[in-house]
Amino acid sequence: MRVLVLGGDGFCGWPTALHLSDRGHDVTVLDNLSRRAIDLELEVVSLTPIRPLGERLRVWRQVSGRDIGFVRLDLATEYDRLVSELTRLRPDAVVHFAEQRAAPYSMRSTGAKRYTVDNNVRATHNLLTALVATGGEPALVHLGTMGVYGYGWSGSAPIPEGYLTVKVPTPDGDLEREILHPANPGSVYHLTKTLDQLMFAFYARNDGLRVTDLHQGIVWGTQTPQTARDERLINRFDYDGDYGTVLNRFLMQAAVGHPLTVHGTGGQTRAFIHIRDTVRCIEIALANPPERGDKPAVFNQITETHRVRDLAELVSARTGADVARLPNPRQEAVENELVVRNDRFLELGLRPTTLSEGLLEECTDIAARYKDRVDPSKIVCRSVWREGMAVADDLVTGLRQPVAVD
Ligand code: NAD
Ligand code: USQ
Repeated sequence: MRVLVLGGDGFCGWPTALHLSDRGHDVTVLDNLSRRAIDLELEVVSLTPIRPLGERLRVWRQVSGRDIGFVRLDLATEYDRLVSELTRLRPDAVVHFAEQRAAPYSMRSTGAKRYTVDNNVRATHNLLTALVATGGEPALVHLGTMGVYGYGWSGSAPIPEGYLTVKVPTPDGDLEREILHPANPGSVYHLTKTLDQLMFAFYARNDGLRVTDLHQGIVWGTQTPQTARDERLINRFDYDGDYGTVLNRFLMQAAVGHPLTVHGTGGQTRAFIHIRDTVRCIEIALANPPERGDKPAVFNQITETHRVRDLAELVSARTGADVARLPNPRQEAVENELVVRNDRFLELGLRPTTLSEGLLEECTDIAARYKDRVDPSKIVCRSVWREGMAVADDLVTGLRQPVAVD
C-alpha cells in the first residue's frame, strides 16, 4: 500500500512509519515539525537524542534499503498544498497522528487552548474535505483517545468500542438506537478529539469516506524493533510536565533519583498500550478498513488498565524510588474505575504486550542511559486546569544538568 503518515515525525508516528516501511509499504511522512518547535517553546528536549527528520530518513535508507518520503506541510493552514500532495501521492491509506496531543499543554494558557483547537480541528477538517475533493478513495485511520469517553461516567460498566445502544422512550414504546458513546472530555485537547468524532461521522455518512477512529490509551515505552536498529533512529521520550505521560515519567524519575510524582491519591485508573502494540494496531486497522457507506469503525486501542498509585508502587518496588503525593494540577475524578472492551483488536490477532514482559527494564535502561539530559526543573506538572490551583515546588533542585540541544 501507499501510506501517508500525517504526524510521522512524532512519538507514535515515527515508529509507525518505520514499521510500515519495514513491512513493505510505500510510506510518506507529512509533518510540519510543530512538536519540535513546542520543545523550543517549553525549553525542554526529548530524553532521548532524537535526530533531525532528514537524518532519520537517511539512516533508515542505509539500514533498511527503503525510502520514506517527506512532505513538510501544516495541515491546519496549507489546504491547497494538501490537495496537491494527495493528488500527487495518491495514497491508498492515510494515518492521521498530526494533532497537538498533550492535555496539560492544552490547558496551560489561553493561547495554548486556542492553538490546540485551531490546530487539531482545522487539521482534521482540512484533511476530510481534501479527501473528498480528491475522490475520497484512501481509507483514513485516525488516532483518537480513550479520554473521549471520560472517566467514571458509567461506573464499572465496560466502555464499548465507540457506540452505545440506548432505548429512547416514545409514545409508541421504546426505540432502540445505536449512538456514539456520550463525549465527556477532561481537557481542551480531549475536547478536540470529541469534535473529530463528529466530523468523521458526518463525512462517512455524507461522502462515503472510510474512517477508522482508534481510541488509544496512554502509550508507554519508547523503542520498537525498527527504531532500535541504529541510535540515530531512536524514538522520542517526553518526560516533562506537559508532554511526559505517567508511566514513562515514573520510569524516568526512578532512573534519575527523583521521587515519583503521583497526583492526589493516585486513584485515577487509565488505559495503557506499549508503543510496539501501537504500531501493530495501526497495521491491523489498515488491513481491515470499513466499507464505503459504513459508519466510522471505532476500536479501543488499549491492552491493559492500571491505577496510577499501583504503577508508582510497582516502579518503586523495582527501583527503590520514593513516592511523592503532589497536589493534582488537573480537575479530574480523584478515584475512578475503568473497564474497557478491546475485543476488536484481539479478534483481529493482536497479542498484547504487557507491563510484565521485561519492557519496563528496557525503558528504565534508556532513561538511565540519557539521564544527563534531564532538567529536573521541568519534571513537576505546572499547567493547571484552572487559575489559582496549587502546584508543587521542584522536588529535586541540586541535580540540574546542562541540557544538550540537538
Ligand atoms: P506527537 O506530538 O509526538 O506527534 C504529533 C506529530 O504531529 C508531531 O510530529 C507534530 O509536529 C505533528 N503535527 C501536529 N500538528 C500538525 C499540523 N497541523 N500539520 C502537520 N503536522 C502536525 O504526538 P504522539 O504522542 O505521537 O501522538 C500522535 C497521535 O496519537 C495524536 O493525535 C494523539 O492524540 C494520539 N494519542 C497519543 C497517545 C500518547 O500517549 N502519546 C495516546 C493516545 C492517543
Ligand atoms: N499523572 C500523575 N503524575 C504524573 C503525570 C500524570 O499522577 O506525573 C496522572 C494524571 O493526573 C492523570 C494520569 O496520570 O490522571 C494520566 O496522565 P498522562 O499525562 O499520562 O495522560 P493524559 O493526560 O491522559 O494523556 C495521554 C496522552 C494523550 C492521550 C491520552 C490517552 O498525552 O495524547 O490521548 O494519554 S487517555 O488517557 O487514555 O485519554
